[in-house]
Amino acid sequence: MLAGLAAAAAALAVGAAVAGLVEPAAAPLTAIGSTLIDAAPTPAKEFAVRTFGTNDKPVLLTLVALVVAVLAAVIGLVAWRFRAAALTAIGFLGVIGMVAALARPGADVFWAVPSIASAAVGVGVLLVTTMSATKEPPTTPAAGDQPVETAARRGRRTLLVGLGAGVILAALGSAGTAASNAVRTAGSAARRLLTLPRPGSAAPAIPADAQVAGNTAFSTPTKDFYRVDIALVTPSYSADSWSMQIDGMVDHPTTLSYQQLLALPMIERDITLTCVSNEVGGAYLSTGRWLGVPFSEILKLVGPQQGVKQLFSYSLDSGYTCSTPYQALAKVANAMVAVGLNGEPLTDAHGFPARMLVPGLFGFVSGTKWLKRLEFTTYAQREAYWTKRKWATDAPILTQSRIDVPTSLSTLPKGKPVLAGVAWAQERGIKKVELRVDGGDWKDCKLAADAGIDLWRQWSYVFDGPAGDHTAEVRATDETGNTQPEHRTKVFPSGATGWHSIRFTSV
Ligand SMILES: Nc1nc2c(c(=O)[nH]1)N[C@H]1C(S)=C(S)[C@@H](COP(=O)(O)O)O[C@H]1N2
Ligand SMILES: [Mo]
Repeated sequence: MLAGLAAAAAALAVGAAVAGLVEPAAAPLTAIGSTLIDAAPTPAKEFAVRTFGTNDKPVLLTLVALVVAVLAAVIGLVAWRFRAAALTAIGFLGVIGMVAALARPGADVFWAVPSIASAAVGVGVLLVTTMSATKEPPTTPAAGDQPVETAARRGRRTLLVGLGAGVILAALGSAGTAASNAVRTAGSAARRLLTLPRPGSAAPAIPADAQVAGNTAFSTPTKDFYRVDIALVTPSYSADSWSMQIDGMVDHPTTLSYQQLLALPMIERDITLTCVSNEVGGAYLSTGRWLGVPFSEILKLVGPQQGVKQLFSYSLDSGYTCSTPYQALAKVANAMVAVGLNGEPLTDAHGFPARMLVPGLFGFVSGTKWLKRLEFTTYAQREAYWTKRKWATDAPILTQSRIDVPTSLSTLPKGKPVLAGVAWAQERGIKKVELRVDGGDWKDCKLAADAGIDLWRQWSYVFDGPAGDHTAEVRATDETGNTQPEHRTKVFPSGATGWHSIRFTSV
């Protein structure tokens, strides 16, 4: 078993290190993990996101690694008897990694290299550890029989040498991966040192009283900005070699380099981004100050033709594609191809060099990161990644609200019994937020200043009930008069509905 585990550890570590040189997404574990993400049925994905949140990716990789470890231990046991079979099995695992890597969208033949290296290292380590395994089993050892003892000792020695080699290779591989990760991180930090142009139209100031003291920060720092995507390895691209193709049903198809994109008129806007996978009370929404080229300029540039129904966007990363309803795109003033977040170039995690944003639409139909191509088309011609998986086609952000203060199951401070939170209905605006305690009457909350239609709105409520344990529920009404329904739905296929509630204690 140890022989199998050492072989697997060495194989995977070396494979990952080689992938660091070739293409991180081609590492055998990563390639298999990405294949599983794409193949997973929607309920499984929902479960993973709901249960593990942003840790869903490490959890997936750990599970795959555990399965490989169990297989490796079995292979190690088998090797003692059927060496050729065990070696073949390792080779077969290598082939699985190779096929997974080669089948990734955008893969080329070099993506096979990490898995080949893995298989070679795995076979090598298992060969050495089990060198004397099937040689002449000591059938009738006479006491003090010299040759048999020597064979046994030799067996033990090759096992130890093999295990040692496995451990050393695993350590070297891990160090190599760590080193190439460090180089990549430093490289992307250096790339992001570029200076972005000033916007022709600056963001309107956020009123100071849009923030309720002690509540969630109105503007989310970049490091805290939620992140949701299907990329197992954070993509990192260079702006120098980047370009974006814009084509399909347009009069003037074009390709923009990064510098050409930056030369177009720019706006800076505060926008609250929301994920369709946000559960009632969830944290998949954040507010940032985005710098980018408004879509109105892009439409002017290429001239979409009659009959365009969807903007189909392609990511550089894997086969991710996104479907944005053209109607929504054309009418939302601050829809943009963004290059900056909070005064800096986008980070790799949030889509460097460029990404889409359409206020009012959930991220999966509007927020394509690592943009590669914009194609104006119809629904009959193209079907996007999530559409194929039966998520909604038209997916406006639902009117929602959340209680952030106090956190559930905590105690309200004595002199300052204030509940607070956020409400959002991007592109419609929040008209009213109400709260009720212990199922009583709905009471109006105090709304903080309105910072604009693309943004969430903060609210507060002074609790004046008796000491003890209580339940608070919140609901918002948007400017179209639509009040959040009580009925709880799942996030699939078009976002969760229902009221957020917390339990708290007052003294
Ligand atoms: N290339 C790519 N872009 C993507 C995704 C993705 O998986 N791949 N996920 C989308 C989803 S579901 C959301 S909610 C937003 C989240 O953007 P953020 O990670 O910058 O917060 O990105 C969108 N853009
Ligand atoms: Mo999302």
